[in-house]
Amino acid sequence: MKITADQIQSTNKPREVSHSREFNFLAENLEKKGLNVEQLIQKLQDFQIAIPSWALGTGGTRFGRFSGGGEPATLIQKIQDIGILHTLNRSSDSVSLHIPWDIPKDYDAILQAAAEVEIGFDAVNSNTFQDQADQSLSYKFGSLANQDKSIRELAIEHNKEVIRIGEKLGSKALTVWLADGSSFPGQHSFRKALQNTHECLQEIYQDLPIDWKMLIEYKPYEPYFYSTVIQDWGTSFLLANKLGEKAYTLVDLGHHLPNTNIEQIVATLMTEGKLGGFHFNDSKYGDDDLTVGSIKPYQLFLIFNELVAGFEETSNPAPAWMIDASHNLKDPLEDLLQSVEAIKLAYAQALIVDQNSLHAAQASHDVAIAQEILQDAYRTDLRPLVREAIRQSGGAISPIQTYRDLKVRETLIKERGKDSKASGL
Ligand code: PSV
Ligand code: MN
Ligand code: MN
Repeated sequence: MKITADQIQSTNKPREVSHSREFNFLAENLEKKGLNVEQLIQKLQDFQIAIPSWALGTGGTRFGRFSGGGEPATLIQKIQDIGILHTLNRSSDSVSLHIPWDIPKDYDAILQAAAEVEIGFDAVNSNTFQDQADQSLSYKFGSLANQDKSIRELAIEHNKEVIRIGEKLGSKALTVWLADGSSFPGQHSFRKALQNTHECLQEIYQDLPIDWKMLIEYKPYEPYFYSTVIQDWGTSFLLANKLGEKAYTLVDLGHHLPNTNIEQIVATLMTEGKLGGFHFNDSKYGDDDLTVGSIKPYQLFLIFNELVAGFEETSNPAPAWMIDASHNLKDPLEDLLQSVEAIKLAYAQALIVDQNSLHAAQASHDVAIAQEILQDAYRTDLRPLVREAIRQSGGAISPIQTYRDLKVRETLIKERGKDSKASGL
């Protein structure tokens, strides 16, 4: 299935009048506040968010998986699904591959499929949290942190192979998320596990091409429930600092204990120039992988407020942006459209924060006004601005409505079948 520009235009038609009215009203108010609407639109258009190859199928919990049908069964079909998203919202111009879930077999065919839908290749993700079918040694008790040297070597080799695969596709970063940890006190030595991890990461780091980054994720718990080797931003930051200038911390929103002040973590990392990447999702309890902005939209705004201020005031390089969410209820493509919209909305809200007035309020300890400034931006309905940015890029005024109008899922089910399932989590 391929959506044409004509189809986008014809589904936009009935929405144009009311969209223009809403947008013009908003634009006038923003200009009155001294904001440059054209520049805001440009920034929103430039903000592209990678889609992981594992988010295109219905996610599962260990209790079950309920596929809605028409899922992409091959990597090419996954790329085509991202093409559908990108045609609708012009906001996701790359895919992030998980190896070995999505090992390309025919590189030319993969590159061609991606080029056809204007998709590039974002960070590649290694996987040492599962044993593969033909694997001689097991990661049951860890990979890079394992006490057994031969298992550590296997995991190092895997990461190196992932880099080689990424190179052939034009990726520029390796994301390492390690499950390694322990479920019971005494199970392993914290110090040895961290030391092993550091030494192995060093070997992988040495193998990185010159213009690549290593992005190190952290996560407090799960799959192990007593300790995780890279449990928090501090541990990731420590490793990134020890490794060198190509290594960075990656913040995954779901990888924090409840009520953690993520915006402060973002500010600290940017001050140190070590925020390398971002995985967007939302959660109520833990790593729930829910739609971005569905549970804590104000927190998302506060995070973007730090990001926007950090872009201006620090020399942190542009981070890699990705959605990392996959749950078991909604149509994954609709879920991703909603996530992208929530990200762009939070970004837009942060872009209209009056940073100068905020700094002045902070300098004079005017706590109430500082809060007013943030809440005024957050409570401005900027959806027409986000829609206009997408519309001007050739996308749909309402991507999700166009998706429904064009019966995309129904067509995918017809083409691929009711039982077609995506590989991955
Ligand atoms: C597991 O928590 C996880 O969601 C991590 O966030 C990784 O980024 C992802 O899986 C893929 O390995
Ligand atoms: Mn993640
Ligand atoms: Mn996760």
